[in-house]
Amino acid sequence: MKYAFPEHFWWGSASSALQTEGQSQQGGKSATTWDHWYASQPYRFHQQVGPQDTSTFYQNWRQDIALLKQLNHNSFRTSLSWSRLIPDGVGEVNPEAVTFYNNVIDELLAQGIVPFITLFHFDMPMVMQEKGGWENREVVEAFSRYAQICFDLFGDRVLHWFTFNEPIVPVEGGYLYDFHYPNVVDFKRAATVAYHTVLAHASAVRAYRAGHYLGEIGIVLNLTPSYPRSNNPADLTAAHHADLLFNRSFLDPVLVGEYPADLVALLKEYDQLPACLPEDSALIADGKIDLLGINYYQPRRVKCRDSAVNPASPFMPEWLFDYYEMPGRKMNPYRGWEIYEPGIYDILTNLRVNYGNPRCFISENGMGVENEQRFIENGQINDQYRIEFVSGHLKWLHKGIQEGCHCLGYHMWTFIDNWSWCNGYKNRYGFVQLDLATQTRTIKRSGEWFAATAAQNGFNEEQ
Ligand code: BGP
Repeated sequence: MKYAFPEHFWWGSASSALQTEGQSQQGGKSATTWDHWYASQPYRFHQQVGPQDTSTFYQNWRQDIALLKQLNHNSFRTSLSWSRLIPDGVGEVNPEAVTFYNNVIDELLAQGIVPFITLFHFDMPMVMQEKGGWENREVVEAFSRYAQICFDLFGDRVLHWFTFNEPIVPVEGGYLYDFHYPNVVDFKRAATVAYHTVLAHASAVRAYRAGHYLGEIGIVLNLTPSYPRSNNPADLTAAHHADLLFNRSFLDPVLVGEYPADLVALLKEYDQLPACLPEDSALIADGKIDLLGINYYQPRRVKCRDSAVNPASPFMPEWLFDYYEMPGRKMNPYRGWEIYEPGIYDILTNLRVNYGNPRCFISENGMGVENEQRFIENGQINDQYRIEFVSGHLKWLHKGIQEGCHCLGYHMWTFIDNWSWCNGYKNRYGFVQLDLATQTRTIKRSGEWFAATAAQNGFNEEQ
């Protein structure tokens, strides 16, 4: 069976500034929350590898772009670093950063690779965090100014912009579940952070529209379909609540221009609503996007709780549902994430049926595996499991497109093994193996498979 994709389909991969650049406090760059957290609690990071030890893109960008070309990428997403570009967050632009990003963008274009640029990928400048980060409404203005500066500097060549990557993750990690700085556990503060992120997104979209730049603007969301254990109404309600909190809290504002009424009612019921100003609804309505990036790694399976919550514990999403371990589920044991290929189709179908079939693409999908050296054959990692992972997802993506979903591309996480936040280099995701000691790059078998797939704009079952 041949899986052919539409003409001009985007084949590529995604990465982020902080996870690849290195030089995390050089080149005029200021510290992010990650540098700060690592300095105070290095033991929170796998093998104590911190954000300064990433895959050296700051030095090796030209060589890495040549590898992208070899992998037949026609597009590539990375992010700009706010703390590199505007080291004090609100003031002067760092000329060295402008040169670096101009070089990267120009080289991508010279190699025929369309740059997709994200403005914020989990890397809050520490100077802004000291002012309260996303909890402080003033940071919204500062972000919007940063966005405008990026549009002015690079908007003549960058035609695909994304305000945020997975904006719910800093909310969950930093304010609910203790896996990002500032390690707060407080739902109301989390809701405020999420709300201000939506306002920051909308302000940047407004600035983009007002500037009449050449391209389009969107956002990248990690959509995790909520599957109920059963059709029991209690399980269905649990799944609905999880969907409202983790998907629709960002999806509805950016596609519909407003929050779901159910979500507002739910937060009101538990007294967790953030402070709002009367002008906010018009701003949020202006934040509607042109293009949605979808990151999909795993589904969320839920059931209703069967025990009462401790009323003295902090209010958490899990007051409203419980996690369900479906018997027989296929797991990626290294990351602890379920692999469920039809999820990609369900996401696309939901967008087509319930959201007017927006222009979208898969902006991240991938599989992190530990100790891949054991798969080396003749000097190359033979990662057949990754080829199966990608082809398995592409088949369901293909079905979605056949049924009319407006999905324009598929980007893998990631191009080269990179630094994974608290997991350091534990799980490797790349099409390209990175030798940490020598920084040597070697294309894995999956990289060759992907290059062939991109070249043919599809693949055969037996390939
Ligand atoms: C996404 C992020 C990426 C990347 C990826 C893999 O959530 O956008 O930055 O890291 O997940 O996850 P992890 O690195 O946590 O294994």
